[in-house]
Amino acid sequence: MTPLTAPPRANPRFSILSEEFAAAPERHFGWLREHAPVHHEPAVDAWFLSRHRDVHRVLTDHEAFTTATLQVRAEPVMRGPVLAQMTGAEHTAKRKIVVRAFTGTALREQVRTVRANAVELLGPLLAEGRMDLVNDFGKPFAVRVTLDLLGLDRQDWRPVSHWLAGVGEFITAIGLSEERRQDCLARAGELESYLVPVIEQRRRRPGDDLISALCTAEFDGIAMSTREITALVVNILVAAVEPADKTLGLLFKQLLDHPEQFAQVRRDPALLPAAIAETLRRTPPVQLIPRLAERDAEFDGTVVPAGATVFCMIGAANRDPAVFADPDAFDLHRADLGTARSFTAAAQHLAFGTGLHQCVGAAFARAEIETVAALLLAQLDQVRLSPGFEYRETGLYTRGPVALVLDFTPVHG
Ligand code: 2IO
Repeated sequence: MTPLTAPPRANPRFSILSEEFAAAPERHFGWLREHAPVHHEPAVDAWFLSRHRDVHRVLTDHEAFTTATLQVRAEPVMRGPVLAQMTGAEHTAKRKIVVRAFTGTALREQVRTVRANAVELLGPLLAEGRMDLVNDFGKPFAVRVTLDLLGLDRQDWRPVSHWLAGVGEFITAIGLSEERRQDCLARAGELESYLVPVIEQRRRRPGDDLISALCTAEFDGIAMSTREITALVVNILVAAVEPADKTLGLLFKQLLDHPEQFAQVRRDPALLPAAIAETLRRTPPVQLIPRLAERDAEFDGTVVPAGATVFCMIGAANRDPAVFADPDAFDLHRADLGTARSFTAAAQHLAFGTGLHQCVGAAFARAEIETVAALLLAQLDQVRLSPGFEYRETGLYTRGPVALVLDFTPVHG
C-alpha cells in the first residue's frame, strides 16, 4: 500500500485539475479537508467541498443547493429532464415508479439476468487463465445486463457502449473541448434515435421488460412522458454502466491488496457485502456530485456565492476522520461501516449520495455486484495480478482502474 503523503502545507498553486491530483486524488484529500475544505478552482469557477459534514449538508439542504446544474451538465445528452432534476410531488411520484422497477420481485428477476450474463461471459474467459476484469469482463457485462433489463437487444452492446461513453464523458467532464462536446452530443443523438422507436412501440404493446414497466406505470395519477422515459432510459444505461466495471475492479484490487481479508471473504462469502460496502466507502466510483448554490452559503468562514457550482467530493468525505476511524485503511470489519445500512438512506458513506436524490439503483447495484463477485470468487482460484501488469486508475468525476489483468486457476463444475 502506498503511504498517503500529504503535499506541502501552504500550497496556493494546488489544483484539482492538475496532473498531480489526477494521478492520486486520495493523497490530497487530507490536505484539502484540513487546509482548503472549500476550495475554489478559478479555471472552471467551481467550488470543491471535501469534509463529510459539508458534503452531507449540501446533499440534504435541498432549498439552498439544487440539482439545477443538470440542465447544462446532463439534459443535452439525456435528451430530456431526468428524475434528479425534478422536485416536489412530481419527483416523489416518479421516483416511486422507478424504485418499484428496481426492488422487490423486479429485482429478484433482475438478479437472474445478472447471473445469466455473468456465466455466459465468463465461460470463454475461464479457460484462458488470464483476463482483464475491467475490459474483457466488467464493461461488456454491465452493458449487456442493462440492455437485457430494458428489453433491448444485448447483441447491440458495442454501438450502445460507444454512444454511452459519449454521454458519460459529457456528464462527467470538468471542462470539455468544443470538438469533444460535439462528438458527445452526436453520440447522444444516435442513442436517442435507437431508443425512441422502441419506447413508442412498448407504449403501444407493453412486454415484461423495464421500458414497458416505465411506460405503463402510474403513481398518484402521475405517469411519465416519452421524453422523460427516453431520458430515464439513457440515465439508467449510464448509471448502471459507468460505475459497475469500476466497482468490480476496485473490489478485486482491494482484496488483492489485503490477502488476509481476501482469504476471509473466500472462506465466508457472507462477508462479501461488507467488502463491497468498504470498497464503495474508500474508493467510490462516483467521486463528484454537483449542485447549484441557490443563495450565498457559508462554510467555516468561506462564502460560496449564490449561483455557484459546488462539487461534493465524495471520495474525500468518505475518508473524513471525523466520521471513519483510520479512514484510509481498507477494513471490511470496521465498526463504523454499518454494512446493513450501507446500501440504504441511512448509509454513513456517501457513495450513493444522500438526501432526496440518493441513488435509486443502490439496491440493484448491490445485488448486481454481489452476484457477480460471488460467481467470480467461486470460479477463479489463486487470483493474482498478472506479472508485469501496472495498475493505474483514471478519472476525476467517475474514477476506476484503467484495466485489471488477473491470472487465475479456473475452477470447473
Ligand atoms: C445525470 C455519473 C454516471 C446517476 C445524473 C442524474 C446521473 C446520476 C451520478 C450517477 C453516475 C453517473 N449521477 N448516476 O452520479 O444517475
